[in-house]
Amino acid sequence: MLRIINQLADARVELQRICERTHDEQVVHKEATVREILQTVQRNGDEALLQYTADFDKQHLTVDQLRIRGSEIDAAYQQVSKELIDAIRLACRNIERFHRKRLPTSWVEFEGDVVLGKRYHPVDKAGIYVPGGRAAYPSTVLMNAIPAQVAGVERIVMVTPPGADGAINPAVLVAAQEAGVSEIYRVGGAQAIAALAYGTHTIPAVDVITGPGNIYVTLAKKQVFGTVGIDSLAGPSEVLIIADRSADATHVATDLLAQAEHDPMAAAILITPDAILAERVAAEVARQLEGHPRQTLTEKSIANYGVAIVVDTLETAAELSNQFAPEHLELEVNDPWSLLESIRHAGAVFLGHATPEAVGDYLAGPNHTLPTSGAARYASPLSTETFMKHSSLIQYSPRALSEVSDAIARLTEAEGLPSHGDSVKFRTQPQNLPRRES
Ligand code: HSO
Ligand code: ZN
Repeated sequence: MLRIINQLADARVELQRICERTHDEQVVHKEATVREILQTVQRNGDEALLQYTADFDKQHLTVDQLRIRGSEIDAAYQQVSKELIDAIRLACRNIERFHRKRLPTSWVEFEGDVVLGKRYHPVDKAGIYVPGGRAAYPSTVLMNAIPAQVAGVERIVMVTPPGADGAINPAVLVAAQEAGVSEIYRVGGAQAIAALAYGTHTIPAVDVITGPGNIYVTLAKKQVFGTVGIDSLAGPSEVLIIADRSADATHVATDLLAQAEHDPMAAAILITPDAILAERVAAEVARQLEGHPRQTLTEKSIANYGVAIVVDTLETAAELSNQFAPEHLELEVNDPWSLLESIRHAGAVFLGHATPEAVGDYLAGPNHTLPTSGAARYASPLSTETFMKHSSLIQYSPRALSEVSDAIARLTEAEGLPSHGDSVKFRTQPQNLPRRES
């Protein structure tokens, strides 16, 4: 049942509780387990991968079964419908077009005798984690691999755990092929993250690891950060919907359920100045849950982290939303672009009545890997920049160096670093070079 909250103070407490829902005391214990897995893979390489795959995934593989063969990918194309392949290709085109826009480009600027600039390069190798089981999403493959491809990454390495029959979801394989993944390995969990970070005989060490996963995968990414770069630490998914009386209760309810059905920890929040809409949405959520194919899981997230908050104005709704900094924000209001003016923190904003989050989850073009758990206060969606880095460029002429030499001298004195000072002085005042004993 979707709870309804009418008091602002209660709403703030509830939003805080939902935002902090992943703070789990068992994490400390899991961190130790993950550390051991990382160390074992670092020590024993492929052998450790096969052992963990037998223990956790119940699949007894040989080393040469780790890498997915071309024949398996060809077979996957026979297993999925032509319509699904077309849909994957449409999504690919839109995602690629969006990520090509504003691709970071190198620049140099001349300011008198000074040249400054930034020079962008992709990383050499990227690793993409794709979850298995219930969360084996082809869309996740596209949203991670295409930005890497557009960034110019030469080698895109994907890892994903084997299913109950040892195989990989064929739609995931087709998506990987369409998105330009270079190689795919049948391994998941913290052990797969270890392989990507440290490399094994079979799996190359990469420079950046992206992609969502369960708590073990997330903790592994956290622990290998520093050895490699990572995109972000993904928490469970969230949607916050701001709706006014122009919204359709059935649509709002469906959008809440579309988030709740992901995960029992997913959060689905409605904020509205219309108390009647809140009642209708709650009733509609209950109705749509009846006989829902993922009813038990979805009911759990609605019961734990689903809420409808009734506020006085849309401005208050925007303020609460900024406090929560949602991963997905839907503005189901009469004038979404004017409400957008008040929104500062959100991973992705879906404007208007015809823009359900699902359009962005799959194929609008923007990335669906977004900051969760309040991280939208300081973080951004996954993008080509996740797979790029830049070098700063600096060139001074002798004259430009003379002009700043006094300032540098003062700073080097203040920091007590005489060779720093000399490195400028010996160039600008060569008469002051130290006398050499002959
Ligand atoms: N809403 C998810 C993405 C997704 N939805 C994949 C469906 N498939 C997290 O942004
Ligand atoms: Zn989704």
